[in-house]
Parts: sequence; C-alpha cells; structure tokens
Amino acid sequence: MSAMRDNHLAQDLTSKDILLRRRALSKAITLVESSRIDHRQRGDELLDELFPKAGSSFRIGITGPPGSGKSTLVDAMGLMLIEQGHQVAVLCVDPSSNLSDGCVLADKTRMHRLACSDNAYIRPSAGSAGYGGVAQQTRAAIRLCEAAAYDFVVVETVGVGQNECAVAAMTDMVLLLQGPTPGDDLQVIKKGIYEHVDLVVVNKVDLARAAALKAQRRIASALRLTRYGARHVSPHLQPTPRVCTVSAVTGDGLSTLMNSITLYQQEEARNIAGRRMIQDKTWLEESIGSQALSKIKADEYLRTMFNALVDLVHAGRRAPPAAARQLLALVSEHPESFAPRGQNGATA
Ligand SMILES: Nc1nc2c(ncn2[C@@H]2O[C@H](COP(=O)(O)OP(=O)(O)OP(=O)(O)O)[C@@H](O)[C@H]2O)c(=O)[nH]1
Ligand SMILES: [Mg+2]
Repeated sequence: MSAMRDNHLAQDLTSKDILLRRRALSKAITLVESSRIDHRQRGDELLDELFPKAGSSFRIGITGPPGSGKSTLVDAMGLMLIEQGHQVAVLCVDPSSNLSDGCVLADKTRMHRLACSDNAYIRPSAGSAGYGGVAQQTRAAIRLCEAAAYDFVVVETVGVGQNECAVAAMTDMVLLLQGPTPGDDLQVIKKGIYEHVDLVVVNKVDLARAAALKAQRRIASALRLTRYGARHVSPHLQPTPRVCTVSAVTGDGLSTLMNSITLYQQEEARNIAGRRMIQDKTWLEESIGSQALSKIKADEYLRTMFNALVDLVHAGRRAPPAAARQLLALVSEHPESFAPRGQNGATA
C-alpha cells in the first residue's frame, strides 16, 4: 500500500506540474526527516529510486553569525537566479541545535519574495536529533530537491564554528556572511573558519560603507597571508574577488557577487563529480553508523545492553570504543534483531 503511494510520490516529484512537484517534495523530505522507522524506510526507498535523477545541481552553502543577513541575501540571490531561468531550492537548517524551530521558521519570512515564486522551494528544517542527525537529513533533502529538478540548492546554516565544516561537506561552494561591524572579521579570522569558505561576503554595506570596505580589505589581506585549503584557494584561477561587499536590502554589490558565484561555478565544474564521490562515501559511512545505532535502539534486548554499557561507561569501568565493539559483536550474533519491530519502531 505505502509502496504504491510512494510510487505516486516519486512520479509527482518529477512531474512537470510545479505545484504537484513541490507538494511531493515536501512530503518526501518529511519522510526522510521523520523519527518513525517506517517513514524513514519509505524515505530511504524513495531516495534510492530517485538517486540516479539527483546530484546535478550547484549547491551553495550560506553560513554566518545570527542576524548577518543570510536569509535576506538568499531572497535577493534566489530572485536573480530565477530571472536567469533557474529553479532554486532553499533549505534552512541549524545543525547545532534541535531547538531551533522558531529560528528556522523566521528564515522563511525573510524570504518573502522568493516564497511567492513558482520557481522556488523553501524548506525551513528544524534540526532533529533523530535518525542520522541533521547532516544526513540535509544531504537527503538536497538530493530530493535535485530529483525535483531544482538546479540551484542553497543551504542556509548558522555559522558557529563546526557548521561551516558540515555545510562544506555537502555543498559545492560556501559563502560566509558577516556584518560590517569592526571586530566581526577578526573574530572570524581567529576561528580559522576560512578553511571551509569559498567566498566571504561583508553584508549591510548600506549601513556602514567605510567600515564594510575596511573589513573587506582586512579579510582579503588575511586570506592572502593564510592561503588555506587547496580546494578553496586556487591562486592561478582566481578571477573572482573572494571578498565582496553587498547590501542584501538595497541590492548594492549583488550583481558582482552573482558574477563571482558564476565564475566559481565555471572554474569548479570539473571538480564537482569527484567531490560528489567523496561526499557520497562519507554519507554511506555515516549512514552505516547511524542505522546500526538506530536499530540497536529499536531492539529491546540490544537496547537493554546498550543502556547497561552506557552505565558502565559512566561508572568509568568501560571505555566507549571497547563498549561499542562488544555491542556490535552482540548485533552480529542477533541478526534477526535487525528486522524493524512494529510500525512505530520505538526509539530509545
Ligand atoms: N540595512 C540592512 N539590513 C539588513 C541587510 N541584510 C539583512 N538586514 C537585516 O538584518 C536582519 C537579519 O536579517 P536575516 O536575513 O534574518 O539574517 P540571518 O543571518 O538570516 O539571521 P538568522 O537566520 O537568525 O541567523 C533583518 O532585520 C534584515 O532586514 C542589509 O544588507 N542591510
Ligand atoms: Mg536566516
């Protein structure tokens, strides 16, 4: 029954009817984000069926401190991309928190112009501690957007150190946004997050032009000095300014920014297939770990053993790697426990 329903979902997701496609995409993402085992299984099967049709978008990660203007910029950039004939999907995620519903929902209200376009799809996604964590769910959601023919996928995430790394591992280009306030840039330089960033955008130039230009110069010289990451810094092929100033509100500097993105996309075109292979291998590795854990928690006996091992670890009598080895040995002795138990598949 659900297989037949999901068959329709797969068809609708690749339909020419934009509204049907968008509705199907929302349902599909809900399945892969669900904490219910039966939903996840359906989501996994759907993704598996659609996988050959996915993977060909240009993926942009946008990160930066709260309030730096990410959503406002995505709104402006998205409209420009649509004017150029693209279909744009935006995923707003916060990998650092599972209490961010309000925050990510606010993102959509900052993208009100994009939200009205038939050629855009915006998905605020509160981080869920469930199956596989946010990174895997976002990877799955990106693929589903691609299967639904979105050729630009933008992932907005709050920049708090680790997240640039997470977003870089699933996208083709990472933009770091910051405000023009003196000190913002130094903070960023200190954290060394430029390793994962392909373009730095100093936003809100309309509020403080002189400060923004100063920040741009300072960051550019810091970048020249550091030359982080072979993937991100290619001095021979660097026609694009790697530090831009824009105003997401007035549009000042926006076309220069878009040109930089297009140039980067052209330069990087030949590297994308290789990068996808690395990203997909990581995804497979993470899926093996998270599915093993998820199934341990769904099995009464294994869950009891897991909790007993947690107690031993807390009591300082067992180190986590040895405890994991012991539990995985039990799993292989109980292969039948890998069958899902019941429709709701209780998770501990
Ligand atoms: N003056 C000015 N205000 C801006 C600009 N860009 C964004 N803002 C304002 O800054 C505030 C925050 O903008 P958002 O787009 O929500 O910022 P964000 O980085 O997405 O915020 P979070 O998702 O909460 O991390 C809003 O009041 C925007 O209107 C800009 O270029 N100039
Ligand atoms: Mg936002």
